[in-house]
Amino acid sequence: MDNDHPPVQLTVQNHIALVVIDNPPVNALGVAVRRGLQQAIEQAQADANVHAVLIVGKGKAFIAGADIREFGLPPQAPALPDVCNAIEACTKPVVAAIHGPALGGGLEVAMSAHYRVATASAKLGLPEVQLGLLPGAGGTQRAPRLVGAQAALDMMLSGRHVGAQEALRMGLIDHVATSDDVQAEGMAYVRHVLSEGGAVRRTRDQTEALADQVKQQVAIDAARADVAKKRGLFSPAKIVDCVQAALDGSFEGGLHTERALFEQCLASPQRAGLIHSFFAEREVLKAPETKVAKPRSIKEVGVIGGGTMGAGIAVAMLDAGLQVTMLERDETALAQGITRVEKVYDGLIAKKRLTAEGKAAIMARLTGATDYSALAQADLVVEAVFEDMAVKHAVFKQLDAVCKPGAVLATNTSYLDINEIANAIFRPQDVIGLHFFSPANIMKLLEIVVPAKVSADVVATGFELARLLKKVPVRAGVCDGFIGNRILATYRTAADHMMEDGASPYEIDQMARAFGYPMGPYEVSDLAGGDIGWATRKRRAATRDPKARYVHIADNLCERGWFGQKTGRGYYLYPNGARNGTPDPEVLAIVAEERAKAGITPRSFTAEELQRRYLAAMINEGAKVVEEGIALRPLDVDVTLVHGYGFPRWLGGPMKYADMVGLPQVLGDIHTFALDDPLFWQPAALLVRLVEEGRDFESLNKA
Ligand code: 3H9
Repeated sequence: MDNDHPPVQLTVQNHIALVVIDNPPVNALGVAVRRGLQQAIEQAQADANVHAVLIVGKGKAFIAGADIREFGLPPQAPALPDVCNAIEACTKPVVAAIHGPALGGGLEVAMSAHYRVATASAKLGLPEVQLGLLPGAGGTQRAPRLVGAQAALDMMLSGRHVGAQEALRMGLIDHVATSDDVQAEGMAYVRHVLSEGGAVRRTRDQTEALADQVKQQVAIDAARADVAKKRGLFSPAKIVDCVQAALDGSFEGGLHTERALFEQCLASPQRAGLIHSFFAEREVLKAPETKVAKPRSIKEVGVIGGGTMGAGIAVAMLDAGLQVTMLERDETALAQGITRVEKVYDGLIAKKRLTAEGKAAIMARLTGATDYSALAQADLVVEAVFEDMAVKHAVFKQLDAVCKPGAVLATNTSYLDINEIANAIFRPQDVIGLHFFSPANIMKLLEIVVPAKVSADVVATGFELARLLKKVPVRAGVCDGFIGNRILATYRTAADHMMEDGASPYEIDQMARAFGYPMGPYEVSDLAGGDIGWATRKRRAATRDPKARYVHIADNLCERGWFGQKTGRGYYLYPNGARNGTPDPEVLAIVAEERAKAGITPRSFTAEELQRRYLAAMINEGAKVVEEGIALRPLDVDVTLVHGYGFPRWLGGPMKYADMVGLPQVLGDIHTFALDDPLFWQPAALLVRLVEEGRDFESLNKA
């Protein structure tokens, strides 16, 4: 921090000490800011000329919270709780004037002030739970004293941002400013406080919001029951414990409990995983092409195909406010595609999340067509037609003929060679892969697949589209399955091997759920439809290594028409359209039959061994994907698996998880498994090299 721009600046104007936090980009509370704030309060306290203090943030935020990059490093004084206590202890009135984000430690600073004013842009929240933490600078004690247990728990367990008006209604702030000039508004409010007598009103002494003890206890019990139902995260139960302490004991006692539980959260692997995810989700946005090229403008888009995927993509585009033309081969198919789109909005109306007028306004932006000429003005076209190279070639030939120069031509293929698609037309520089995940209007991941000849501004346009669609984009290279499906194919194969060797599909699913996945691989297969994987296997049959082990169980089920939920049975039974399947003894009999055919004597697996094999397969393939440059860095693999495949976000992704377990252990497992099947368990050269050099995947993220 240079001395010309100290991160905290103090000036005295008309007896008011103006404390400005100036630590771009978001005024995070790094050690220099904490020091500066503490000194500013000390100076204001000591200066007889100062009658009151105003704290504001410079730039786009009040304060976005503790500096997340400092977590896990040795702590440096002053600690934030001490800074907050010093602000609150000031004997002159302290006002916080808030604009933009006041999050986590930022809101804790504001709650330590004696009064709070916010402009319309303010976003107040305690999002620590999303980082595996709890508010650790007095927030768990001050928030309930300001807004009561229920509202405080809601904020801390959801991490949601509250706007100025809602914050006023809750009692979190005292006044909503009428203009955006936060400093002037803050000054005016300080003068108002002084004119009213300048009382010092400390949050720690507030009793009103917690006065009805019975009501508070009901809220705490309800939150505890709710938290118990949701598996996985560590910090929510600790947040509830802190609020209980706020109700039961003294403020000091509550702070003590908060500190002890905060330390536990800080030491948990979930904190490391979630903070990795936080930064990784921001790093993926910075693909090389976005640094050198500006995106092309996108207002009108075309979607070819009105099937499940095409309709989902159309909804995602409509939700982003774009003008959409859906193209189908004939009127019947088009009507079905439009109906699929309408069904999504009708579902929202049924849930009272949309009105009929709202739907009509959205549908007015959707046009149907059966003639390619309707796409002549589209800025971007995404095709989601049948996965067949000849069909794709035909579509792109048409697009080449009708689309305006500069239109981005995208394919939603999940595995076909996009270079081959691009090279067959006259403008390969405009062709890109935009791989959506089903349901495309819900799933956050968007793989942006970059073929050899695409121009940088088209890639940048892909990232811009992701921003408009509120998706998480990951840059991927061209290969069979790109990043996500390629890795999925490998760990799914590992699961199939374990199934044939003796584990039941139900044990494997149970292992995946215990690890933190919302569903196991066989439940996913039943949900997606077994026929999809079957088609892929048939396509690959000709090129499959004849020496590679092949498990026939899935094919056997598909040959019987057992595709999963949609056919009433797959790996599980779904009687009468049930959504949750029950284990099927007949499937187990088929598995036993296939084992016998393959000459395998079944053996048992512990849950730990199932997990180690499943994860090792995923990590090893992830390392190959990085090594080949299909993913830019390990963190791109992590974001893909978290946002497209259900890998628990709190473990950071498979590569982060591997770092936490230790790469030597992962490689050791792979060597052990390779004793039985050396062809499948070939260790990635990158993994071997990292272990030899004593490095981890994170070292490649930083490079
Ligand atoms: C906490 O406060 C604990 C305390 O209770 C207890 C302590 C004892 N630190 O998201 P953006 C960076 S936990 C460091 O792209 P936006 C971010 O990485 C904290 N860096 O912008 C990015 O860097 P880069 C509780 C941070 O406008 C740049 O700022 N607080 C932090 O879309 C711009 O960020 C939170 O969890 C940080 N705290 O959104 C809030 N925050 O340019 C986390 C951001 O190098 N932050 N950066 O990629 C956010 O939710 C969003 O960043 C925010 C701005 C809404 C503020």
